[in-house]
Amino acid sequence: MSIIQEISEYLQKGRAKNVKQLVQQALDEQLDPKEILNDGLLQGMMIVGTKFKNNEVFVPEVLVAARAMNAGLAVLEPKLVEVGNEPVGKAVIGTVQGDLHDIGKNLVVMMLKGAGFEIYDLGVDVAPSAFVDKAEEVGADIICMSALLTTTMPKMQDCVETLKERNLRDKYIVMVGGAPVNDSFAKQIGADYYTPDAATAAEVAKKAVTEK
Ligand code: B1M
Repeated sequence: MSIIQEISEYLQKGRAKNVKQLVQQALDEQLDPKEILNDGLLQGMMIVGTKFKNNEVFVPEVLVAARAMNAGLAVLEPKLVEVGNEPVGKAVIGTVQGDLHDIGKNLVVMMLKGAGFEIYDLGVDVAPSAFVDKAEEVGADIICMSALLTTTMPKMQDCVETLKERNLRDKYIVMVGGAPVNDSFAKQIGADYYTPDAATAAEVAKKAVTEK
């Protein structure tokens, strides 16, 4: 079994310590960090996701797999994030209220850092007004919201509405993403951008802020 396959296997078993060790070993062996991420960590999490959907595994197993994922990501982060010299802008980011999924959001954070953004990460379960308050406090350029549940997606719209109520809508770029989100939803709620993955999020955010 290749080391990449081993990373995927251990992630599925929720063995954070092994995942951490193997990711470090893969980096020491000069494997491509993107391959480690896509074919090892994300591949493992995708299998867990499918099993979860089919009721073959349950929340506790998913939770330990997520911990193992985050442990692997922490080792990988310095390699994924090659920060440019010029600060590009300030980004406020979080997972919306009622939603505790943070793996995708953490990946977006890494890629935004890599693109040169100063990041204000509000974590998970972030109220619509908290995004706006933080953006005002730090003089942000862009507000980035992640949602993984169909039930929490409407909170993105609440944030856009809060911006409108405070006459701040034109002051900030609003980007949304997460597995159940798509372009037409973004348009419908009045967000500026939907992006499907972390790398695209960083690319689009950089372009949008530079052109603002
Ligand atoms: Co949850 N969960 N979960 N879960 N979970 C999903 C999302 C689900 C699809 C599983 C399923 O049924 N197939 C389902 C949602 C169904 C729906 O609403 N349509 C689900 C459910 C139902 C639940 C609970 C309700 C289960 C329960 O309690 N009965 C519960 C809700 C808790 C809550 O949030 N209030 C719950 C709990 C959990 C755990 C806590 C156990 C754990 C999260 C741990 C953590 O994040 N720290 C968890 C996990 C891990 C998952 C799955 C298996 C994996 C999610 C993940 O991390 N994917 C997920 C199944 C799946 O997605 N296949 C599932 C990897 C990650 C890299 O992808 O987050 O999509 P993703 O991010 C991508 C893109 O979406 C994008 O970039 C990333 C890739 O580069 N992206 C952005 C994300 N945010 C972006 C923002 C952007 C741009 C791009 O701009 C701002």
